[in-house]
Amino acid sequence: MTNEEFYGEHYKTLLRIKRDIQNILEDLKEDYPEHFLYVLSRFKTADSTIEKLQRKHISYNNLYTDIYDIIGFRIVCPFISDIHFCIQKIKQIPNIQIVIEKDYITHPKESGYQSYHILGKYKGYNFEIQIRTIAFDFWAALEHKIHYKKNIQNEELISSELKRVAGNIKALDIDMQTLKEMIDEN
Ligand code: 0O2
Repeated sequence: MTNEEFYGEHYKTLLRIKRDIQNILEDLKEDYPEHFLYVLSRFKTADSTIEKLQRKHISYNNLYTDIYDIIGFRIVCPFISDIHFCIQKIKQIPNIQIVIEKDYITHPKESGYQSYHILGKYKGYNFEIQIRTIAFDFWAALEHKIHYKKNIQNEELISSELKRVAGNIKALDIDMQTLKEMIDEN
C-alpha cells in the first residue's frame, strides 16, 4: 500500500508538519552548531506503521493518537552534555506540547540502546524526536541494520555482545566528555 493510500487525507498535512518541524530543528542547529551535529527526519512508511499497529495491538482508529513516530526526527550531538542542552531548546519551541519523555540514557533498553526520546504534539499531530550522541548513533544505526527486530540464530550470544559493545560506547562517550572538559578548562 502506498503512503498516500494509507494516510489518506492526513498525508499532505503530515508532510507539511514534518517539514515545519525539520525547519525549526535546522534553525536550532544553525544557532547552536556546537551542540547540534546534525538533524535527520524520516516519514514512517505505510508498511512499517501497519506492522507497528499489529505488533502493539492498536486499532487503525487510534493511529493518530497512539502512534507517535509517523513523523520522526533525530538530533545527533557531539557530547553527552549537549543532549540536555538540546532537550531544553526543544522544550522552548512555541506551539509544541511534550507528551512523554523516555530517558533511555539514564535507563538504557535491554538491548543496550541509549537515546533520549521526546514524544509530542505539534498542530494536533504526534511526532517523535530522538536525541543521542554520535557514538550511540553509530551503535544504533548498526544494531538496527543487523539485529533490531530480527529473528536470528545465536540470539543470546549476539544480544549480549551488542550490549557489551554498548558498554564500550558509553565508556567512550564519558572519555570524550572528560577530554572536552579538560580542553575547555585550558
Ligand atoms: P523504526 O524502524 O526505527 O521506525 P517498540 O515498542 O520498541 O516498538 P515504542 O514503544 O514506540 O517502540 O518505543 P521505543 O522503544 O521508545 O522505540 C521507538 C524507536 O526507538 C524505535 O522505533 C527505534 O527507532 C528506536 N529504538 C528503540 N529500541 C531500539 C533498539 O534496541 N535498537 C535500535 N537500533 N533502535 C531502537 P520503531 O518504530 O520500533 O522502529
